[in-house]
Amino acid sequence: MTNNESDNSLEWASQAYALLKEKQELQKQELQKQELEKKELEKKELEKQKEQLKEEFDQNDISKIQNETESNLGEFDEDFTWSAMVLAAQGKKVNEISIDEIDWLSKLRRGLEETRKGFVTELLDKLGDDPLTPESLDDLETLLIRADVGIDSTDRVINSLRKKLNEEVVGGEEGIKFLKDELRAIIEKPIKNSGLNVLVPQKGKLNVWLIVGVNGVGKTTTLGKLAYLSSKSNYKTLIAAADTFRAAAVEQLQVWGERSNVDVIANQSKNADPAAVVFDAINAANKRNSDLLLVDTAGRLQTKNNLMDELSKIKKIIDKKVPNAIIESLLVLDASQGQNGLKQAKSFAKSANLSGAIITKLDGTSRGGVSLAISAEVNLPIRFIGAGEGIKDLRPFNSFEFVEALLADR
Ligand SMILES: Nc1nc2c(ncn2[C@@H]2O[C@H](COP(=O)(O)OP(=O)(O)O)[C@@H](O)[C@H]2O)c(=O)[nH]1
Ligand SMILES: [Mg+2]
Repeated sequence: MTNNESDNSLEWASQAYALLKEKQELQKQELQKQELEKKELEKKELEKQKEQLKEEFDQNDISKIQNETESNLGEFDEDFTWSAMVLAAQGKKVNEISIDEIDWLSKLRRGLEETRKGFVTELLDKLGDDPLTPESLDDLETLLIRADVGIDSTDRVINSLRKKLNEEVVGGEEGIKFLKDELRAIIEKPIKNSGLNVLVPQKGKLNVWLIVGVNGVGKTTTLGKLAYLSSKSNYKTLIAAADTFRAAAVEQLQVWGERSNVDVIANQSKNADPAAVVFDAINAANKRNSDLLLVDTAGRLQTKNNLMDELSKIKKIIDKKVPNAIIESLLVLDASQGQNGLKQAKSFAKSANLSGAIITKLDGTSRGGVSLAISAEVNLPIRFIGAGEGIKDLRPFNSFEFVEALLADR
């Protein structure tokens, strides 16, 4: 290579280098641009999802919550008379009855209609006015099982009816009365065992009610209704949004909080530690001298250990911070899930140290009978029942009313 040639190629090389460098720079810029655009798109997508979630939530939940709070006296119809009679049968005086009570009983009776259809109506048809026979007991057995009452409770009822039948003639109406007493005894047993007829916050202490259960059974809704019930009954109430798993859970709770005039303690950051939320909520509850702290929890499947771990972590925090707090772990069960709900109850009862159950969605399911199986087979006192999506559609459990509604004739 001559000097000249070498100079030329050096120049060529440096030109090439400069060109390549420029190209690389451009490529880099292009990549950066693409990266930016991608990020921008992702951001937009996220915003869109957030909007959608909010919309979904707004449409579903807010409209459901908003059809309350003033009750009106309805017609003097069958619902009214039946409800009034159920109240009278419990010793209520005429001047003690409220529209809310009548409303609720009508709702409960209507709600249990589907359960009744596959059960009582058929039973009454089969029994007629004639005395009970061993065959009608067989029919009753099938019907009770079909109504998700559970094998144990069904056996118990049938055996005592059979015994009675061996001793005397039992007329149709008397048979129904006997059946009601038996069913009531089954539901009452765990309530009596607990030594507490109705669950109310104890005054002078902090009561913490953990609302637990699998996804979608109605925990958050139930908690909202409980907040309403409790604040209306003049308990100083606070809500802890410890379901930090579901995106819209906090907003959903805040809507309920507003409706019931109860503050919600929450941590907006994604995947916040539920126990930390409870920690903050207890501090707030102590500062405000609250009577009741309602804790919403996440509902990932009970088979996953971390849910149980989370619950015990929450309990530890409560024990440590307020050793004399009264903790209730209330399992929420969706009646429409029938035997599946019973399974959930059994598995939660094993590991979550439950103190009671709340049955939801008794409106419009044919499986309300599962409440009996929960009492008989899981030995859990039923504390509240829900029959609708409105803020007033939850009441303390009353076994008399429940069995009357379950077996309301016609
Ligand atoms: N019909 C009816 N729907 C209910 C009742 N309780 C809750 N729901 C509905 O069940 C769905 C799930 O409720 P949610 O409280 O979000 O369940 P969570 O996942 O356990 O917190 C919502 O659409 C509620 O409106 C009830 O008593 N009756
Ligand atoms: Mg929830």
